[in-house]
Amino acid sequence: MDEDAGALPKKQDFSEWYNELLWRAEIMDVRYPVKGLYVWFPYGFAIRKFVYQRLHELLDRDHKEALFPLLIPEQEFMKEAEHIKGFEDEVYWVTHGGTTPLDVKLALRPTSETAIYPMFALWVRSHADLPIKIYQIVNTFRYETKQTRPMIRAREITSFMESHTVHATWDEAEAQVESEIALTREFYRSLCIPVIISKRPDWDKFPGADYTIAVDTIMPNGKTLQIGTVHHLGDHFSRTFSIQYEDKNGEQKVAFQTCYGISERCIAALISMHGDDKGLILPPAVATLQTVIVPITIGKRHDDVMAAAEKLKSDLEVAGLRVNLDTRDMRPGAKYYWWELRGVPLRLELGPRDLDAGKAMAVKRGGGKTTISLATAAGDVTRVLGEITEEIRAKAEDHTKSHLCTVDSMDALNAALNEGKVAVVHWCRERGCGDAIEEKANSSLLGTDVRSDYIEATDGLCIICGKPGKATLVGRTY
Ligand code: 5CA
Ligand code: ZN
Repeated sequence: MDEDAGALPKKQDFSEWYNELLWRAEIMDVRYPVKGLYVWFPYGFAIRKFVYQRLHELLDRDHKEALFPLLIPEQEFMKEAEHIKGFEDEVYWVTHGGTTPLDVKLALRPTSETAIYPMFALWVRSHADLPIKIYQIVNTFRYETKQTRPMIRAREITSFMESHTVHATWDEAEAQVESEIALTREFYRSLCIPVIISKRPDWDKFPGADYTIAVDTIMPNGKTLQIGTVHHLGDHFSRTFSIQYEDKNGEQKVAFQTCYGISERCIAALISMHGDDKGLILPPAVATLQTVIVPITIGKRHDDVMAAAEKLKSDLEVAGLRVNLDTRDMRPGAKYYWWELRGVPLRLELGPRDLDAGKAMAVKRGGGKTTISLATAAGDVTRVLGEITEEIRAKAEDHTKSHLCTVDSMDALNAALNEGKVAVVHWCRERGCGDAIEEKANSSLLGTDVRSDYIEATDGLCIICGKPGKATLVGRTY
């Protein structure tokens, strides 16, 4: 892309920065002629590949991957009353096969409970069949009416990871919820994305769930983004879909379930959290390229430098690192700009003088220079990449800490939100007080039971009615 396109001021207008970066760094093309549907450019899709590889790795420890159909017959979709209510305005329907009207309308899955659970009813017979823990990574469709944004609010969610589990008891399902939360934390730790976990208020839980635990992150503009949700489904769906098992005493029992979802919002968060005025910054674990070598070849040392650069590349590759040797016929400065925009965490510059000294200059994408020794390149680069990961994580954690506060009055809440912060307040859990907080502060009650490494959440008196209340996270959300 154009070298003279100029800096991308992130602080000034985050939303504009995000859109411009998706275009310049070739992540997504938003020009597809259907609103809310976006095209992954190859570079964006390569980032997705590494991020989702990590997600697969974590899930495969304890889940099995499966694949269910995209189309759901109307009668299955319409079985669970709360679920229908929650999704009816968002479902796309397939009504024709060619020119023939279908006998049974088919829903494009907005999520797959009603595709999967009729099959679970067939799969589960006895206690020996339990637990079942499956996941799939698929596209889902939601006719979103709030403003659509690439990866953040799409009408085709292209990268929807949904896990569905079945258990003998409510308690086992609860333990599974905790294990999915732990998995999510570990996933986001690899992406260096700080998260805050809380229990959504009852009116905001997943349609058909006993309770919903949400994972939020604080975006650069102070708005929160829900980047994952884990739902305890109790026996709502298993009763509706007759997911039953024979226990050890030969009695028929209704099963208990959980489901859990993560979408390409994880990549929206990755890009937003770490990027800067020069473009993307990718943590080494998920960077498409972890290091790029830029040879500085002047005059007659050209061949020496190129040979050393090739050797360096192969040493790093043998150690399992993702490396590019940029031999394009461009000025070094233009190459620097190119790779900075694309977020490569480490650049190695190798010129004649470096070669003579047995070294290469190592420039960290997030700032800072050091040198590595050509003799021990793989070890040195691995160490520097480790430092980079810690630096990226620390910066994101600082951002998160500095955007969190505790307040004890509506005025203070409004002031905090207006400064782009997310606040912990105390709330008595009465709907009326909850509505008052949301309305008066033009905000959302994100949840109670706050779990975060970045702020302490202790009980106190409700900021509306003064009765004993619980620590509750309040923010302005996407
Ligand atoms: N069946 C459950 C768990 S799989 C479910 O659908 N939960 S959900 O509705 O909360 O969606 C899971 C996650 O997908 C959300 O936490 C959110 O991070 C993400 N998500 C939801 N809607 C969209 C959308 N329109 N675009 C991108 N991501 C979305
Ligand atoms: Zn109250």
